[in-house]
Amino acid sequence: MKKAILLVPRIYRGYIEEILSLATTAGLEIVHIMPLRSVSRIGRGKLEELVYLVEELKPDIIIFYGEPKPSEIYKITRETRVELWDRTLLILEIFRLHAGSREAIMQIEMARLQHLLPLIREWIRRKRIGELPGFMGPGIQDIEKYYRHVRRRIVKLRKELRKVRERRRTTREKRRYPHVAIVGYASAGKTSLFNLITGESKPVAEEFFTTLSPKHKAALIDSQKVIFIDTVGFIRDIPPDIVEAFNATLEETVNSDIIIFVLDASESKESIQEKFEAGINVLAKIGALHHPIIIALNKIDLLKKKNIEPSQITTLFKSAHKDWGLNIVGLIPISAKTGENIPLLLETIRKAIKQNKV
Ligand SMILES: Nc1nc2c(ncn2[C@@H]2O[C@H](COP(=O)(O)OP(=O)(O)O)[C@@H](O)[C@H]2O)c(=O)[nH]1
Ligand SMILES: [Mg+2]
Repeated sequence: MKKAILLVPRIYRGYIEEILSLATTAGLEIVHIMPLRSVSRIGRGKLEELVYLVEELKPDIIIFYGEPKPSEIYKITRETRVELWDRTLLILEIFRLHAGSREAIMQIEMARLQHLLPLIREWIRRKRIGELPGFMGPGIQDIEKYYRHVRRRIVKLRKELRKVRERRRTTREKRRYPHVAIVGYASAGKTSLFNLITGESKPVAEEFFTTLSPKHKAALIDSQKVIFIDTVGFIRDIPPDIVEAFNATLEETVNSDIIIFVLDASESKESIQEKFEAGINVLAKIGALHHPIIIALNKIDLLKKKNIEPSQITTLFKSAHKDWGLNIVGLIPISAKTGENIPLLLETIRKAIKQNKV
């Protein structure tokens, strides 16, 4: 795992746990969290502190969980000499690790390059005025060459994407096994559930030309082979310039036969409800609203500790069928940690597969 220092602006302070979960999903280990006031800038004192921390902790990456301007990124990189990702780059890395199709992979690369363009322009500007010292490596010609390369690559990707989309419209690939997509917000327990269900089974990446991602694994339910997908899940406030990449990454959810929506039942009722509704809105937007949905209320082991009955949470979803026009085929309190009710969840999946003849 790569080590990272995390800079968190004040407006995101209430979401630390979610951000940490995103970082883990991106393959990062957070070795220090530094609060910031602004979403786009770091104060002089904080920057000095950061330089000191970098020397101490030797991180591979600094995450600025906000929207720093190119000049700000330049400044921090110059002082710390450590690669910096803003919020967009962190989220794109998560997309990349979950991308399940060639289209998604290209879309994500394009979004990343487009996001980097202003930063490269800033480098060039600084280099021209002689501000960039030797340690930033390449000379001005090299940076300009790189800039042109990136722009050409973007044009090429755009062309290829158009072709891939055409092809997809004409040939929808046939699949031998039902697909179950696991969705939910960060830290709900998607990966834990995915790992528990698929156990030691081999990833199916080699078996299917469509699945390039190790987030697809097969499991046997009653001798029926089922493909489970640990999806990228939902992320709040996706930056507008990467929404298209996000939708492409969620394509595997649209193409799935059944959706398991994992919610953290140990959160407040308000938070559970808010996340459920926001998630349903995303499903509606990508055209997956009428899929058979199983709501998995995860972490009930924590509820027991707080003496809360799962039924107090399940009542929140009593009228979800009606309110949202959903096809809810199960509402199951589970624990991906203790394994409680997992057999019931699998049985529900089996029934849904049979009923929907997927
Ligand atoms: N107590 C408890 N913790 C859980 C359960 N499921 C997941 N977790 C924890 O919740 C955190 C986030 O889980 P993870 O599977 O990474 O969530 P994801 O972001 O949705 O993939 C981890 O620390 C898990 O160990 C559960 O059923 N009970
Ligand atoms: Mg996960």
